[in-house]
Amino acid sequence: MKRKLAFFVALALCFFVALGASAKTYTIGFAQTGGNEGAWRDAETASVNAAAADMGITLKFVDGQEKQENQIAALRSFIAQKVDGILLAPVVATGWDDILQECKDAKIPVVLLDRGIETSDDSLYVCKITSDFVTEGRRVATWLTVKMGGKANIAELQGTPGADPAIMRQKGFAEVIADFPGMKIVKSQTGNFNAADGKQVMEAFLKADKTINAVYAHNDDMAQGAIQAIQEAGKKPGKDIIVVSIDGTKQAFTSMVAGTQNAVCECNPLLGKIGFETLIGAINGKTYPKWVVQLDGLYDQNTAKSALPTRKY
Ligand code: GYE
Repeated sequence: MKRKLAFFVALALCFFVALGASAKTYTIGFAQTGGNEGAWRDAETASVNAAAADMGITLKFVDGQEKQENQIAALRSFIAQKVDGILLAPVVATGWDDILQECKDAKIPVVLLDRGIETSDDSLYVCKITSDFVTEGRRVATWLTVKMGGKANIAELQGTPGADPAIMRQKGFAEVIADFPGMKIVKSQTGNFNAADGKQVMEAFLKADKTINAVYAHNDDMAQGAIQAIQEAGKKPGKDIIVVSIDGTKQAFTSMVAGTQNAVCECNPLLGKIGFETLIGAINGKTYPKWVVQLDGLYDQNTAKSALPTRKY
């Protein structure tokens, strides 16, 4: 009889302990790059908000307005509020060591979301959860080289200066076309990852160089701006000037179906759930590889129509 009683007491204890662990409400700070980057960034923020609601997380959200100093101030505020963990989408790749040391000293784990950083001390963050931007650049360059038969005068619309994806997408693309002398980047400038700047820069490119017959935009929003600029210049995007970009937002698929864009390499923004799961794991002592890489697919006009209905962002 006694053994049976002991068994049921132990079982009840396990139940209440389990209930306690799962019932903990985590308070997590998220310092988003923010600003007016566009569709991809909005999709990521929506994903983080939805995951916080689903997982019962108290989310402290700060829109960094695309300024590193705002994100640093946000992290300092999260430390003061004694949050359990921090998600950071670092607007630029450098200048994070001091604030991340403050987070480490406060024993608050930090997970980098969608962008990496340059640091000599990778113990300052749990891991980065990002796509492989160099590979994205290489894949788009390979597709374009085949499409153009190895000969094109390319206008490149770069992402935000100093941002990890901008640096790496430029690197990957350049590595591939280096092997094809006919593939020339004749114009390259930042469009700051947004449609308005992308359009303005593309207008100037088209006025300056009539030989441009391809556009490589580091994200879809700038590609949308370039498409408008090409049309307003009286040319046909997708035909007179081949348009390729990275992100895989719905607008890119709609443009490929319409024939105004030719190809896109996706870059998954739906990182809310994996971001929180990783952070909560780290809070509870789990370790992770320094890079939790997200896999991407490449789509073109042959595959866009069938893919569009199921696109999630
Ligand atoms: O490609 C772009 C956004 O950091 C991977 O930032 C992200 C990039 C994305 O502005 O649309």
